Formats: sequence, structure tokens, C-alpha cells
Amino acid sequence: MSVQEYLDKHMLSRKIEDAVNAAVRAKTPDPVLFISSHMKKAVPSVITKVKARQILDSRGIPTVEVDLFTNKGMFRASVPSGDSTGMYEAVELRDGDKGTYLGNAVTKAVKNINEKISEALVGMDPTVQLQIDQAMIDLDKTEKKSELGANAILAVSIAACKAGAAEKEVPLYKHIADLSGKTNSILPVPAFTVIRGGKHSGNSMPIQDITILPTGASRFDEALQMGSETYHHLKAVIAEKYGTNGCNVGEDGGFTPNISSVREGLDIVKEAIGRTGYNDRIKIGMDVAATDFCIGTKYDLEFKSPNKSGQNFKSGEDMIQMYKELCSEYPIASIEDPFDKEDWEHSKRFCSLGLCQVVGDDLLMSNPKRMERAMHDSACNCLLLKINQIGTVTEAIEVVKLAKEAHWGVVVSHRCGETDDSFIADLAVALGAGQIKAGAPCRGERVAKYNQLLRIEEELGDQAVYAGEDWRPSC
Ligand code: 2PG
Ligand code: MG
Repeated sequence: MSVQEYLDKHMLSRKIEDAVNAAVRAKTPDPVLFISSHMKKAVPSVITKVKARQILDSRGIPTVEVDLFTNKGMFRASVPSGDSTGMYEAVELRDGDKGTYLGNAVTKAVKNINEKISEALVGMDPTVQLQIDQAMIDLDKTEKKSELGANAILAVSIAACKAGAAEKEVPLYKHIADLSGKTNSILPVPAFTVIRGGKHSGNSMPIQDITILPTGASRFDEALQMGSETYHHLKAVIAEKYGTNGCNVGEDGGFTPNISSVREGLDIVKEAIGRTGYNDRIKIGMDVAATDFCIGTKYDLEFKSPNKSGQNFKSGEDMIQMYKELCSEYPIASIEDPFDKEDWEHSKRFCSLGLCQVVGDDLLMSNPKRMERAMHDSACNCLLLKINQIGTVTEAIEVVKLAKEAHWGVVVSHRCGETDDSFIADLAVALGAGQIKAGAPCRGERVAKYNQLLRIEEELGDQAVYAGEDWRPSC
């Protein structure tokens, strides 16, 4: 098309005249700037190129980063990665060549973006998230996104979402809220990881995380302050009891002192909360990640103590009894994965007791079919949403809707391998999840999310609503 034909087709002479008239009417001090930005808005945004690269996540393991270009700018996104991967999750594509990054390189996923995905999306309007995500799903053609890789697809999906927000000139959380049909944004209660145990930490505490939830704060910035102060009091408690070595932190930023039981961990957290004076305003959560120490139908709470492992198995009933006692002795509000991911029976029995929120992470794997079964069985009452287990923004919005329709709680979650991308902060606000779990109030990739929530709260001003005591808004 010649320039003249283009000008005619898009009625640009008319639009230039309109822009000049608007500048006169606005009595702008800088007409050139005014007219150029007016004209920029008159041109519809289209995706012009998608370029990916391999970067490292917070664990030093490769992941995918994308620069999505439109005719108006560049929008960047990167994807997290976790330890737990299961047969119901979308597939994270890794090269598998043991000689490079121990098999963890993602150059195939990067190539899929640079060639196939880029070609499919060029020319599309970045505001039509559903069509963009559907185009990638159609291109992939597999049930679990194994052809292109969920890591490739999600990175592009998030970058497109950011481009869509920019085109609409609205904040990211506002654009996501529009996509999901929601109007009331809510700042989530953060579940800060303060103690790390489980499979990947050097201590003997069997459960994966102890978290604190400042439900009694009146604003998110106060919740962050309460979390940070408690974290630092806990550091002092640990240094006194276990020496400064105990203040080393795990992948999520939680301390990893040499403790061997859940109670020992809960006691020092309780002591730290006591020192802050926040007491009733902070609740405690746990991610048991029980699948990691389930042997057959039994649980080995001493799986990390070589001298004791295998000698004192607990039955599902014993575990229920233990949780009952813990919930009566400590201000526990939420327990994630209290049983093995296939132990539906005990999950159901425990959930029916109504002692606390029961979160499904490994149990659900953010998979709609697993969620339907859990709803039918009442095996849990909260979704832990890990967006990379699903693979697109559109599908993430859908599973949150499903959870809310069932009157479940929703925790938007990070992964142990994170990047500095703060997308999940905007997502949690937009979907009114009520809860976010993004690690300790420490380490760059974790605080990237919490700091973004501060910015969102500041921007919302008087309109900002912190979930607080209403941290399970759909229940
Ligand atoms: C979890 C997450 C985050 P991962 O179990 O909730 O801590 O772990 O990312 O390793 O699956
Ligand atoms: Mg978990």
C-alpha cells in the first residue's frame, strides 16, 4: 500500500485536523507533544514482533523472558518455575540436554516463541487477550501445552496482557479486572513465608513452610510493615536460640533454623509475633506439602532425620489428630496440602471439621478437573493458583471464577523459582483473590510482588480496599 493509500484508508488527514483542533481547545502549552500523543492514540495498536530469550530465575535455573513489541512500545514478561510438577499440570518445556544447564535450558521454548508464536500473533490487537491465548492454544494443539511449552505460552500471554493495558491506558490490574468482568479490586492479605522446611531445606522440619497472615491490618502497607517487623523479630529469636547460622534463608526467603518439629517452628513464630505486639492481628498458615513425606498411605514426619526416618509412621487419622491439636494451640488459619495429593479421603474428613482454611496446591495443581473433584468431595476449600501450571492469563481467570463460584478462598501464588516480574500482584488485586503468597518480605524476586502491591494501593488512594478480615471474600 502506498503512503497516500494508507493515509486515505485510515482517514489520517481528518484525524490530524481533529488533533490540531483538540490542541487549540485544550490551550496546551506544548502543541507538538499534545498533537503527537493524540495521533498515537488514533492509531490502533498491533503486535509487530515477539522476541524471547533465556534468562535465569531466582534459583539460577533457566526460564523464559519475552519482549512483545507493538507499534507503540515494548512489553516484557518472564515466567516462574516450581519444584512440584505433576501429570495434571501444563508442561514446562526444557531442552533436556544434560550437558547444558544440567538439562534445564529452555532454548526450545525460546525458539518456539521467536518463530511459531511470533508469526501467529503478528498483526493481532493486544487488548483481545482471549483471542491471543486461544491462538496459542490452537497452535500448540496438545492438552497440556507440551508442543510449544507452557513456559513459552505463559510468557507471551502475560506480555500481551501488559501491552493490552498500555493500549487502554489503564493500570495492569484494571485491564485484568476488565478481562474477568470484575469491578471491585481488592488488595490481598499476604501470606509471608517466615520459616522454610520440607524437602528442600537443610533442617529437619518436615513441613514446607510456616507463613504469617496479617489479617488484622487495615491497609496493605500496614500488613507489609507487620510482616517485615515480625520477620526481623523472628530473626532475633532464631539468633538467640540457634545462633546466627539459623538465620540462613531458603529459596522463598524463609529462615531455615535447625528445628526438627512443626511445634518448634510454630513456637518461635508465636514468640516473634508476641515481640511485635501484633498478637491477634496476625494469623499463622502452614504449607505441609504432605505428598513429599507420604509413603504409601502413611506419613513420615521424620523423613529428614536419618536416625528416625521410617520408624514412626503416622496414619491419615493421626495427622488429623495432630492438626486438631495444632489448630487449638496456635492461631492457625490456613493449612495447605495437609495430606498426600491422592489422599482425598483424609482431606475430605479434615476439611469437614471446619478448623481452618484447607488449601489445595499439589491436590489441585490448578487443574479444573481436579478442582471439580475436590468440590464434589469437599476435599478442600481454597485454590492455590500457580499460573504456570495453567499457561495462559485467560485460563487463570477461568479457574479463579470456578473457585469463587464454589465459595472457595483463592491464594494467588508464586513459585520457588521466581523472577522480578510482579504480574501476580496485579492479578491478585484484579481478581479479588483475597490472598497472595509470594514468599518472605525479603529477597528481590519476592518483594517485587509486595512492592507492586504498595504501588497499586497508593494509586487506588481512597478507593483502595485491603481484604483484611475478609481475606476469603467469596466464602
Ligand atoms: C508451594 C510452592 C511455593 P513450588 O508448594 O506452594 O512455595 O512451591 O513452587 O516449589 O511448587
Ligand atoms: Mg504448596
